[in-house]
Amino acid sequence: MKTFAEKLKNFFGVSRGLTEEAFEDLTDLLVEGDFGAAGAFKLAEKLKETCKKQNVSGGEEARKVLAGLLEEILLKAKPARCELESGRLTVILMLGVNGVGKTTSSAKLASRYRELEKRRPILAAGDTFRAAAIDQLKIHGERLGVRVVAHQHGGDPAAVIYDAVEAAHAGGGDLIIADTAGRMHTKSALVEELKKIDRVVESRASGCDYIKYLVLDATTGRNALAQAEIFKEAVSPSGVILTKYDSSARGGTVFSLAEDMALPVVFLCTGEKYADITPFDPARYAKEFTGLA
Ligand SMILES: Nc1nc2c(ncn2[C@@H]2O[C@H](COP(=O)(O)OP(=O)(O)O)[C@@H](O)[C@H]2O)c(=O)[nH]1
Ligand SMILES: [Mg+2]
Repeated sequence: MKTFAEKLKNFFGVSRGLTEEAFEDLTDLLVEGDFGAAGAFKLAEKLKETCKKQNVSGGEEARKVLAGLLEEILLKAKPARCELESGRLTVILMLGVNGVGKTTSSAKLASRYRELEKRRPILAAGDTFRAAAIDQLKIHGERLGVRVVAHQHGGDPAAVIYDAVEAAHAGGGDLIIADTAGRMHTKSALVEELKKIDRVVESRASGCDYIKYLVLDATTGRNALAQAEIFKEAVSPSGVILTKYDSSARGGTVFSLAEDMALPVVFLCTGEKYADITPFDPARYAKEFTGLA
């Protein structure tokens, strides 16, 4: 699998002149990298302009200019913190459609915050849509030695999260990571359910550090943006956890999330192990994307 960075590197290879045609080809390449037609065109134009202004004529140098422009785009979304606020209860709500990696990422976060910030996590099994989802979270809880609050399959997810908050207030923990289903019979039912969960957290855990992560799968490309729109409308996520970055050769969606939706990526997940989660670094991502790092 050729990564997108390799493709960009080849594209800007030593003898590449910055002709009109080159920028057209670059637009096509960016579309391939999940920028979307409008985003790709805009970026290629901006690069052309900037290269002209700065008297850049070689491909190698243009690639560096591109990395700078990409970093600027990422910074359009206010970078989100990945450290928790100390001294108060934190509730993290995990949002996203089925299969993107919500449950796996919930376990990763529990493990990470316990280790790095000495937190006492509670996992809340808010995906009551499938029986297997509750079991999956319980297995993670057992492996990690983390408490899991769960109800029956088919139960009310908001009630599960309510119970987890009660357990925390009773001294059982100081960090709740709540898994959710991200799937209902209809889109409007999903939106209603998410709004209800959101209201419960707002009222029951008022004054807590409340974080809503939208989990998106890097391999779904532009589809991730359509998902982001639905969740943004329902509960305004604080930021994005991008999963399966290890199996994706593209990744341009991250720029559209920042530019078009003001949604910053907070964590990148690169595998199925608990440690496969890293804070997102805009400068580094822009460099890696263009093959400079
Ligand atoms: N390669 C890879 N696989 C992942 C990653 N995150 C999750 N998965 C896998 O994706 C599948 C779906 O994950 P799951 O957490 O059950 O998704 P959910 O339906 O959103 O809760 C599982 O097989 C996970 O092991 C990741 O970062 N990289
Ligand atoms: Mg799940």
